[in-house]
Amino acid sequence: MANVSVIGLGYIGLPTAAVLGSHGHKVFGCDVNQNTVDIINSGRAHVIEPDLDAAVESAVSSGSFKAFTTPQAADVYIIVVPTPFKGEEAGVPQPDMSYVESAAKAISSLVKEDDLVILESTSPVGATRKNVADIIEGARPELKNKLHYCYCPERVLPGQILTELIENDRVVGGLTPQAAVKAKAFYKTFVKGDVFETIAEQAELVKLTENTYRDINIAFANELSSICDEKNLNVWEVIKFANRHPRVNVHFPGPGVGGHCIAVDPWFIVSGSPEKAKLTHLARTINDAKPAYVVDQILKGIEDTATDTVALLGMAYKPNVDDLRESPSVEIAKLLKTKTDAKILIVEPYVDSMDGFELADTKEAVAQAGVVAMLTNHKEFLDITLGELEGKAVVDTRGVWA
Ligand code: SAJ
Repeated sequence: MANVSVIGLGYIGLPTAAVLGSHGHKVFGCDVNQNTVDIINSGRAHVIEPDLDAAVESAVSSGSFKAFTTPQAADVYIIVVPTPFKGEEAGVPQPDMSYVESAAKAISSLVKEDDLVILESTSPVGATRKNVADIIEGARPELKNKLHYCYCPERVLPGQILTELIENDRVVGGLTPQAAVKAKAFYKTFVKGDVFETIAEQAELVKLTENTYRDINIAFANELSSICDEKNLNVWEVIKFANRHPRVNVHFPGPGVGGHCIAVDPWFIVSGSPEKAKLTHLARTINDAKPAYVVDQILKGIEDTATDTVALLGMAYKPNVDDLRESPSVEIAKLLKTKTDAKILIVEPYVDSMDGFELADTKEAVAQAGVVAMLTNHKEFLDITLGELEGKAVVDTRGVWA
């Protein structure tokens, strides 16, 4: 078992730290936010995820996990910080690797010979070498070729993080074969799934491939849905029956693609290979255009029914979670507000308030509105009956009433 320093205690770093703590490691977490550190050290989680509070409480109270605002010395370092965008080049969002580089700089004064340094943040191809190893070796030239660098993407689904951290297969990509072997042995201390060794650049592209596969497939479903609208066909039935073919798995249309991953990661492929990544680029464009398409459908509903009230059901980026970040539903609400004087009733059972909008109860909103748009198919909405929708214009982006 090892001393492990986890840099970044967000949606992935915190559960990872708690799981490592419960598997015999001594974990030093680090986050730049003092408030986050205080909450964690009081035995609670600052992000909402099933069972995470209990896991943090158990790891902190047993003494196996403590949080700090600066990185602590250890034998294994895991960098799990955000990799957002930093503006566009030729219309393509570019990855901002500054948090990764700051983390690498911060640990460069702590590392010693034979330590394992792992990057888990979603990153463009080449980041483990360029944004981590080169930075550390630049600061500590005497440690060149004496540390083990590895890229190991996280691939857990929000809502199931604690289970998937342990059950899912992992891919570890080393800058050297020895680094991959060492990283595999480390992950096997808590991962029940298989752990596969490869080179760092391939592991980086594996992560981007997973989310891009999903984005392209959803773009196809969104394209199919507008083709079906044009031809007055039922896209949900088309997909359901096509998927009865043993080798077909069409994903589902929706109001657009949200969250921090699927709508972001494909751009890391496009920015690295702008000439080659044509399909990836187009899929992003199709999915990003979907909220405006839904707004047009709602505006048509307002016109057709001559109503002065619209109900928007669900603001989270996907069902049964409270996460409104990068949510197409929120984009739809904001855009709609600029285009209509109709009253917009927002129904979102998973949050208490939303800036600039009135939150309403499901049944009341549906009863009052002339247009009802199903944006996020939370389980709380599934008992709305067709009778309650009679005489209204319905924009069903999730196929709940199809
Ligand atoms: N969506 C559709 N149609 C579909 C499936 C999803 O419109 O058929 C939309 C959802 O409504 C949502 C968005 O896509 O707005 C993304 O949701 P998701 O549940 O597909 O994925 P995330 O973003 O919550 O988590 C993904 C996962 N990646 C894959 O399934 C390949 C997760 O395993 C990754 O760890 C995570 O991204 C990440 O951190 O990269």
